[in-house]
Amino acid sequence: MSVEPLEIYLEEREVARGLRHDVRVGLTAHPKWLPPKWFYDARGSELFEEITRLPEYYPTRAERAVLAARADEIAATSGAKTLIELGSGSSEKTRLLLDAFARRGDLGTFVPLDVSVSALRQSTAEIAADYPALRVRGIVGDFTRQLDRLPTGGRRLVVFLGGTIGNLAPDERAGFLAAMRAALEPGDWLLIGTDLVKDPAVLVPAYDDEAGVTAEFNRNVLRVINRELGADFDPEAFRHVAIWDAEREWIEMRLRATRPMRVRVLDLVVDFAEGEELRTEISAKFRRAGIEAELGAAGFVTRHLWTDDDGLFAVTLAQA
Ligand code: AVJ
Repeated sequence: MSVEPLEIYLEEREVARGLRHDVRVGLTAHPKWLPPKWFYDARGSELFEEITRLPEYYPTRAERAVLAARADEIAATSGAKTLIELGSGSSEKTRLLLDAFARRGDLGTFVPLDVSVSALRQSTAEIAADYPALRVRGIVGDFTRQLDRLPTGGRRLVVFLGGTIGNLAPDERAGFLAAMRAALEPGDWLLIGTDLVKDPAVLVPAYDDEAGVTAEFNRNVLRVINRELGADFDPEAFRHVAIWDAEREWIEMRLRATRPMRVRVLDLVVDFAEGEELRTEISAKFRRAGIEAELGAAGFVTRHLWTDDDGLFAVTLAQA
C-alpha cells in the first residue's frame, strides 16, 4: 500500500482567518448568513454521515445507485490514470469507482481533497489499505480555491459528488466550473453529482428529518463558532428551519431565534430579534437542461447524464 503524507494547502491559520472573515461579513449582513462549509468539524462531519443514513435523506442512496450501475462505464469511458475527488469526506461512494478502475487495472493515483484533516487521515489510510496498487495522495484544501494545484500526470477524472455544487450560489457555481475547466486539459473528465428538482413533499423532509439530526447539524455551526472564536451563542435557542424556494429552486436552511438574543463574537455585538433568521445553507436542485447549460457555459461537453430509477438524482460525465 502506498499512502503519502497529507499535502496541506490550507494552513490552520488561514482557515481561522477565513472563519473570522465569514463571521464578520455574514453576521453583520441583512439578513444574516453563514457559509455552509463551517458545519464540518469532526462532530459536524459525523452528523452529516448520520444524515446520509436517514430514511428521508434520499440523495446519498440515489447517487450510490447511479454510481453502482455506471462505475464500469465511467472507468472505461474516461480511461483515467488519476482520479481526483473534491470534498471527498469519507470517500464511501467513490469506492464504487475505485473498484471499477481496479477491475481494469489502469488507475495509478487517487487524490482525495477535503478541508477536514480528520476525515482525510482516516479515508486515505483505509483506501490505501484496501487498494494496494493505488498511490493515495490526500490534499487538505478548499475545493473552491485549490483548483490550480491539482496533480497532473495522465488522463484525469475529477469527481465532485453528493450534490455539493448545490451549496454554491449560481454566480459562484459559474466561477467554480470555469476555474475547474481552466485547471483541466482538453480531454480530461469531470463527474458531477447534482440533486434534481422534485416534489417539495420529498425535498423538504430530506432537510428536516423526523429524528432531528439535520437540526443538530445546522446548530453545529454555532458550536463551531463558540469554540473557535469564543462566541456565546446559545444553540438551543435557535430553531432549525428548512424551506423550499420554488423560484430559485433551492432548499434553504436557516436558524431562527426563538427569543431576542445578544451574541458576542470577535469584537462584534450581534443582536437577534425574536423570530429573526440566520441563513446557513442553500442546496440548489437542478434540471437536466440546466446542468448541461451550466457545464456548457464553462466549456465542458456533457457526454452522459444518468439518473437513478426514480429520477431523484443525476450524475453527469462531462469532458473538458
Ligand atoms: C453535503 C452539501 C450535499 O446539501 O444535501 C445535508 C449537506 N445539508 N443536509 C446537501 C446537507 C443538510 C448536503 N451536501
